[in-house]
Amino acid sequence: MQIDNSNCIVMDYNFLKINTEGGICTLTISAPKSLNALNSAILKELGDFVDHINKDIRVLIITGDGEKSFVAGADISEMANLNAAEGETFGRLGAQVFRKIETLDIPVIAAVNGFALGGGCELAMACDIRICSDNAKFGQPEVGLGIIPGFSGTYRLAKLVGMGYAKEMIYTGKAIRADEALRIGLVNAVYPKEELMTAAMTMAQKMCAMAPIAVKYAKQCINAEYDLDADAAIAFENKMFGQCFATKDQKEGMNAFLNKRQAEFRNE
Ligand code: CO8
Repeated sequence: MQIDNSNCIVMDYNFLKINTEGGICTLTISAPKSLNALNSAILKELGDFVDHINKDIRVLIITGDGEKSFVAGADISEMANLNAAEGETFGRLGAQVFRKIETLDIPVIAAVNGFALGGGCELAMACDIRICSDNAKFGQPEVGLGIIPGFSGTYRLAKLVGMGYAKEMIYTGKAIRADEALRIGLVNAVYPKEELMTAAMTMAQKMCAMAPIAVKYAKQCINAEYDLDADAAIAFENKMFGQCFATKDQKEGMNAFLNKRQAEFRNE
């Protein structure tokens, strides 16, 4: 255990650097010798981090260590000699950790600072929002290694960019540049690399100023409704909309508006 700079107790990790400031946690994946490739030790640390995330954190930003790479994929040296059962187990570990990230109660921003290949692209896609530096490259090169995107990439890429482009990326294994990722909607914005983290913080600060329970419910609605039919989705949203009125923050937000003052949300 260690204390970070906002007095939060955090677990001591070998491959994760954690910095928390004003409710915004920046998680940096750090295995620079392999361009932050994800081995099972890193995946377990990521899962543990998400399981124990401090309740005061309002937004999580995930990035990669160094100038060159967000995450260059799953660790090929660890996968090279796996048999079918072991491959399935390794894939399940990554998929479960990414699903935990996707279903966290707070917004997660991927600040993609370079290569986001294979499992790296899949990690970014498990986040709510992706922004990237102008040197970023995205791709699913797995079929060139004799495997498929196994950390839920076949599922999420098609959802994000449409089936046609997802199939082209996955069948060809081609990497695309930041401007192309922006064009197809894989990222929300591209920044010069020295401005990326400031842009991520600015976006996170805007989210932090909002009512946290409302942000959480909005995330739950958007995630759940995507896989529901229209009637079920609208009914789910209606239920969650009603729940907002059971919060003190709804009273505070509307009272502040009516009295022309800044709302002070308490996550209640
Ligand atoms: N795994 C392990 N090591 C890696 C990886 C990786 N994914 N990527 C880079 N490295 C290592 C390199 O081996 C090299 O190590 P060393 O210095 O010991 O030789 C070091 O990082 C630096 O890499 P390069 O010298 O290659 O750097 P370059 O700038 O020349 O190239 C690239 C950078 C283009 C990123 C290149 O390293 C590359 O192509 N890497 C592999 C990218 C890739 O194929 N990623 C997909 C991996 S498969 C995957 O993610 C599957 C996810 C689903 C798993 C399902 C489980 C069953």
